[in-house]
Amino acid sequence: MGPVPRHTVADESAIETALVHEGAVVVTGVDTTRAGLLGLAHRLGRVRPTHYGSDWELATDPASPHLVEGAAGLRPHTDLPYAPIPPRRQVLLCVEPARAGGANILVDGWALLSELRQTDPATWSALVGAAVTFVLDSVGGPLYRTGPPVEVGDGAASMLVRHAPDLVRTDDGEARAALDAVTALSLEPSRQRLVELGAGDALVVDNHRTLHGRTPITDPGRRRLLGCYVDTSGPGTSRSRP
Ligand SMILES: O=C(O)CCC(=O)C(=O)O
Ligand SMILES: [Fe+2]
Repeated sequence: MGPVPRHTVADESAIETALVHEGAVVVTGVDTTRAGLLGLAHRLGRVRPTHYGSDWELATDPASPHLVEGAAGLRPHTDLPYAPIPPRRQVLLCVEPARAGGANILVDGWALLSELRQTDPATWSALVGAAVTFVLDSVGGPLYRTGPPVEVGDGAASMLVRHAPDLVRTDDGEARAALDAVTALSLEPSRQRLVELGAGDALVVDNHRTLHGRTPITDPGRRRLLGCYVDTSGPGTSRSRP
């Protein structure tokens, strides 16, 4: 598992290839503005508006009670697991990095789950058979979805991974144990790729495949990211496994 590929914003085909084959890419040389973010997003697909708007700003505030806005580390997760279909891609553009800490962590969920399917079929069955609820209740009304956290589509060539340890609710002990097993695997250093974003670097992940998180922000400085979600269509960006 090498480093996450880096390509300049003009290198569209290399960006696409990296996303399809590796599930993540760092795009360099992006304008650190909303226009820069949305310009890149439009090359990647259709922007998906959410309750956050078409795009958002994340300025670290260690005093914030919200996990994402605060300075704590974030365990690897996928975004919007409470949506009927989570957006396929997520873009995080670094406007200013933290002075210390706050690296992004990536885990290949497809690799992790394919391995689990082989080595621990009982846990795999619990994941594809469970009905767990992902919920976000901090936006004025709960957003939630109940269903299996891992969905396998037509044949083995298709998987949609939802994993969000901080947003999941279940009373089912087997499902809970299976989710905890995935969390534990996602925390194994050998599965994690660390990405240090500088100003003008945009991390793009396949949000149906790749889990993202971050290391604790020990000195936030003026850490600021811009982000948005993107949907794709077409065979080049479908759920095919490498
Ligand atoms: O702060 C970060 O680097 C990532 C935060 C995050 O998980 C997100 O914005 O979805
Ligand atoms: Fe996230």
